[in-house]
Amino acid sequence: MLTFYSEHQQAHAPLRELNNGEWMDFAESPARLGSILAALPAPSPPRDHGLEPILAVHAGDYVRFLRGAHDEWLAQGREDDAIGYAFPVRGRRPLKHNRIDARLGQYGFDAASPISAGTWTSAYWAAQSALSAMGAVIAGEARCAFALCRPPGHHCGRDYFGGYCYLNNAVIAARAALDAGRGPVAILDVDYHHGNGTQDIFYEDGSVLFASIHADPKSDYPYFWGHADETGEGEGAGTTFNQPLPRGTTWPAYSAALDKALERIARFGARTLIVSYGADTFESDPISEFKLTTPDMHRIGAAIHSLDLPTVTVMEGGYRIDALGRNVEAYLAGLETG
Ligand code: OKP
Ligand code: ZN
Repeated sequence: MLTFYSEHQQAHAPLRELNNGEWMDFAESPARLGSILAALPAPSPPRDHGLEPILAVHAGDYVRFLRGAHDEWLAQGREDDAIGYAFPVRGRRPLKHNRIDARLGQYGFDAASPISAGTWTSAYWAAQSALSAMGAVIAGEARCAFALCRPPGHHCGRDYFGGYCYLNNAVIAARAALDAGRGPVAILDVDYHHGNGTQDIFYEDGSVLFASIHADPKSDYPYFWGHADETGEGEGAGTTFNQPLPRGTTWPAYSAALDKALERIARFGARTLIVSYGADTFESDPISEFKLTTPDMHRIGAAIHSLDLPTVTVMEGGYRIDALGRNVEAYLAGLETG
């Protein structure tokens, strides 16, 4: 499978995150890339598409914040990673703040997403990998392509970061497909966690179907989004399709949900498919509670293959590092050959 990846994506290296009230080592570590790279043929470096396709999705003030946040942090005499601790309730007054702690709250929504010195560089090149994969599919160089994105993207929205995500790689690729006249676009999100940022960006947009299978937000992050009654609004009414599943889910229930999602995508008439793929549905993922196996990852890919659509897969989560490469390889093999 044609794969895009830049070494700049290693630069993002936060030390720790706040999880369940305690500091833990940052789970979304650069070592994830090593595991995946060891399992795949050599990737291609992405082409640099510049900032324009990123700014087609993300707000200018947010992108400026992200680029400068770590320098602002250092300028306050702080060390290590920039991390917020106070978050406004959305929809309140749009205040202009100077203090970095207020700005981290303004643009972030959790304490699991520190900004390190290399965060902007890695997020930028992950987005370029997604754009290059979509570019190859649009140009007809490949029917399917894989963007080995890191950091992931599906939790961040037009003007906010969170959930280890800073730029929404899937949405940036979707926007590029729409702009190239390859719509309607469907985004299938099979990461363990609900892709709240992706959902948010297209919630009132009927040109993109967002279908997600994830842990029930009643028990799992991101808690506030991903419930089955979120189905889209306005022009996007009916084009968001959430299937929350309980902790402990194994292949039979997962497979039934996947079939329903694929059926919706076919009925929608999608001409381009983007898969937000997370391997954190794996049985021994350290932060997740589904029970899928490595052969199940192949089955997920094979089921998606049956849609027979031009497909870009962007990497999202997956934290069991010693099994990560094998799981990604199994998924991609299923996707490629059925
Ligand atoms: C990113 B991706 C659970 C804490 C969750 C953030 C998880 C972000 C997942 N106790 N912390 O969707 O894999
Ligand atoms: Zn996840």
